[in-house]
Amino acid sequence: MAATTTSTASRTFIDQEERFGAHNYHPLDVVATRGEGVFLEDVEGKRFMDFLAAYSAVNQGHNHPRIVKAMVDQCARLALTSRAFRNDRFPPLLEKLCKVTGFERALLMNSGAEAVETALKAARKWAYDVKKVAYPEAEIVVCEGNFHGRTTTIVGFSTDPDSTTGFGPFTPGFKIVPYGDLEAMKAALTKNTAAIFVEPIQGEGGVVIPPAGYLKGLRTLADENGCLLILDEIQSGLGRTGKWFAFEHEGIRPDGTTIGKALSGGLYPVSAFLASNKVMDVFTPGIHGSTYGGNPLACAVATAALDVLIDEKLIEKAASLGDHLRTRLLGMKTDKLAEVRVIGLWAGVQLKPSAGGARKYCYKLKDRGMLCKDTHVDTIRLAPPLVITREQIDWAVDQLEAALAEA
Ligand code: IF1
Repeated sequence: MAATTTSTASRTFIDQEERFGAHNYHPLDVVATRGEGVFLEDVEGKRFMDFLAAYSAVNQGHNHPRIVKAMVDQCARLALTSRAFRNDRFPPLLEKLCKVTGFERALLMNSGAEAVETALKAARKWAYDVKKVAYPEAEIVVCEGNFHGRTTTIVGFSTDPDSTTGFGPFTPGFKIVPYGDLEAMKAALTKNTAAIFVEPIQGEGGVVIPPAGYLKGLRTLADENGCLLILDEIQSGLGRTGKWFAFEHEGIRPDGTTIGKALSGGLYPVSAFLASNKVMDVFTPGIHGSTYGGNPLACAVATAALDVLIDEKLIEKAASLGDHLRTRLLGMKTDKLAEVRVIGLWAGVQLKPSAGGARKYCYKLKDRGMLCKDTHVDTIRLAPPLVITREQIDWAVDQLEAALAEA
């Protein structure tokens, strides 16, 4: 592992975290204290360009002033009522969400994992109530290499040993098939299938873009079988790929989708399950919910976060700047690349095994003022805030090219 020098101000915080925190992460040793737009500043006063954007939660940039103002104003007025009472921020957000996304109904939760759990529960209930699957035989088909969150049910259908080992026994009712393989998906569907549940692009998998026609094929398979197609857009949605949703690249619509992360611009955990009436109608009073889900503070923040995406044309920007990012990445002079995958402002730069792993280049990039995250040993994942400029992308790719040129 490349040792990096960290001076005393950072060291104190790192030691404190290592001493008192659970060791469930292995972060880069940057101790951030301030954020603005595409930049993070650490406790030494050093500025970094953030090429992870909190896993796409800060698509709107760090501390977007308009979202901060909405949050502060709402905090001072009313933050939480619980769903036992109604509030005046929840209904307008529901309408805005449905109008901008084209789904008929929205159910608000907090973390992404909760939105996923909501989708899984909806699919099962729909299977029993509508498809008339015999109880408790409902099956949900998912893909190898998936990442949908950390609850015991969700990790139960992960294929990553780090996520699963030692956490069983797991929830039954899930089938796992290879990602991108329509034949395998078709073979897995039965009269008991409630839903196909996949990421339209696998984030943790290393920005894995499925073969052209895959999502369209899933739509057809779901229709033929009579099951639901539910897509997890928690990371790929809300502009990251240059469209509101990654599924739009194939001109399809799923029956439901999960969103989170950028739904709040990084200021507050807000997630949602979006669906058609026929799916959402399975929920009746008392069968699902959350103390914080749909609270006024979350709704004010999410409303402002959506307005910023729209008013600043960040989705269109992700599309055009994504083309530039692709051109620049493919033009890098280096012999260390195995594959470069780019869609919108989201890239997986996969290095050859001979390059010695992606993590050491993340350390080199950190020393050059750019923060990004390795995944699956050999892939550097790039996902800057969508407010990034063309010049900033040029600078970042120059840094990457220079870092790859070092031994
Ligand atoms: C961690 C990855 C990203 C997600 C999709 C649901 C969730 C996530 C498609 C759950 C969350 C995160 C969580 C974070 C690491 C991270 C991640 F590398 F693991 F895959 F983003 F790339 N569906 N993704 O990507 O949302 O409950 O976290 O709000 O360490 O767990 P959450």
